Amino acid sequence: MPIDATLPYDDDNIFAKILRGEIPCSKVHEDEWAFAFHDINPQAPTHILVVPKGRYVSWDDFSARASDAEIAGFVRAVGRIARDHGLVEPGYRLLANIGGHGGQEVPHLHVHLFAGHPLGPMLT
Ligand code: IU
Repeated sequence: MPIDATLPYDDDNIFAKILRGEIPCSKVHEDEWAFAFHDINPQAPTHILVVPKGRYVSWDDFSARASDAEIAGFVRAVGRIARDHGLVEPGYRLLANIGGHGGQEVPHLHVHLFAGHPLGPMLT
């Protein structure tokens, strides 16, 4: 069920548990600012989720509260992961769902990285 992105951060959310190493995942990247793993239910041949290390519910929360260093570190990590996976050419797609109408299910900011075949037009 989609979340209410205005709620406070919940330390028991599944991605918080993955970040703390309490739940296993298929990790692809970790640095000071970001952690990335394969989506458990991939919607493309490559489907990676990139999450900030900090406690942010959504893109809205992150863009409002995170420091410039956190934002820069996270954005650079997303780009690096794509480059490290050889995705810049032929290309990839980034997506962040925010709140109920965005269809966000997990209340820790995550950016979806889709790649591996032509993705077609954006769905709205
Ligand atoms: P959304 O943007 O919040 O709708 O996406 C949540 C994603 O998290 C979705 O693609 C799930 O398949 C994925 N996911 C996961 O990778 N591992 C989990 O344990 C759970 C969800 I719960």
